Amino acid sequence: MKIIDQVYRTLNPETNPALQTAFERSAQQLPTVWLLGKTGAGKSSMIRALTGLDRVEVGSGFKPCTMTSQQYAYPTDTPVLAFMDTRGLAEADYDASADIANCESASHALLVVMKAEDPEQSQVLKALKQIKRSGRIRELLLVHSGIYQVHDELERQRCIRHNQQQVEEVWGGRVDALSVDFNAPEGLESNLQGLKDKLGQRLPIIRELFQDQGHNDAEEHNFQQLKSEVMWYAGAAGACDALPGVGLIAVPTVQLKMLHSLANQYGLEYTRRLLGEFAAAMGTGFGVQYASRLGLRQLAKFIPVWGQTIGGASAAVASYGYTYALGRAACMYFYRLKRGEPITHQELREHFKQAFEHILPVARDEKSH
Ligand SMILES: Nc1nc2c(ncn2[C@@H]2O[C@H](COP(=O)(O)OP(=O)(O)OP(=O)(O)O)[C@@H](O)[C@H]2O)c(=O)[nH]1
Ligand SMILES: [Mg+2]
Repeated sequence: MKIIDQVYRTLNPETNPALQTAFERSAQQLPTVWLLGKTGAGKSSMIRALTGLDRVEVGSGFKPCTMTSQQYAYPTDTPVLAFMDTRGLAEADYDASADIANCESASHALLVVMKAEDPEQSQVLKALKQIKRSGRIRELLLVHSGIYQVHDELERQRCIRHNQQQVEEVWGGRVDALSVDFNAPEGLESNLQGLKDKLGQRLPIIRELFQDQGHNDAEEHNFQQLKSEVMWYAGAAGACDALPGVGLIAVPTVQLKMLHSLANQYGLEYTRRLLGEFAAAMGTGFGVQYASRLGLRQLAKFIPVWGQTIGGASAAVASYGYTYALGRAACMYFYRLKRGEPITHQELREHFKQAFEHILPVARDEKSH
């Protein structure tokens, strides 16, 4: 396949400095879960419960945003989500402005965590007041934690109501809330699922990463392990399009780098031949996307089948979705190849299309900032 030869030669990730910029830009704009709460409120416990990681260090805090907050990337090597853990609230003068600014450049959710048994929340309320005044953070989710530490049911309800009222007074209106217990006693519900649901409504990527999507088979299960890496590449591809003049060559370069990495993880050697075979299996549209990026206009007369799906999405959203879908299809292809099971054009394209549609809400949420 001639196009592939040309693609392979032109797009050498190692010699493309724009790529570094794209990955950096993407890392600076990760969707962010901002956790605000007193020391001991359960912020670290929440990160641990969501990510399933044993250790609190969800990645090495890659970015000490401010004096009082720490940003954790998830997953460590290919981050697609950040947790911003606001510590040091008790220190006399916590100033939220830097943390507010940090959340502004990306999609985010603000979670206020309060232990039900602890009515003394003056520092948290003070910070909330400042956040409210800024007018920059619209949505808030209040998490009442450690609810079973208050044994008496009526007393528990009273404690939760008290903290709820304190927050609503400051916020000036109803605040969405839920009750959890990260160390729920035997037989009692932690309500982790409820937390994932509520968070997922605010940040679609949470649903993608932490919701059990009911894997039907071994292939899907395999992909699940690689999904966040594919999303990481998709994020970088989207970032390329947001950088003026970078997208044209950088997006396909990111995609090839992704294919290389995925192939290796399926135990396949990444060669020009493998790439060519994958491209052939994907069909005409795949090559055309690359060809037009590279300015091989004579080939642009073929219309990619999925061109219509993209519709009015912005270039960044389209690149995110296209890259994710390409990664999804490649995983399917590599899996079958490895097992010596053939796969048809139709199957592969169907997977591509489904993946593209599936990931659009995440792409939109991320790339609209
Ligand atoms: N029973 C119960 N204990 C909890 C809950 N959440 C946190 N804890 C306990 O409270 C203690 C503090 O929890 P962390 O998650 O470390 O609190 P944090 O908000 O991260 O505190 P800092 O890092 O100091 O700001 C730990 O011993 C947790 O096991 C909960 O929902 N139920
Ligand atoms: Mg902590």
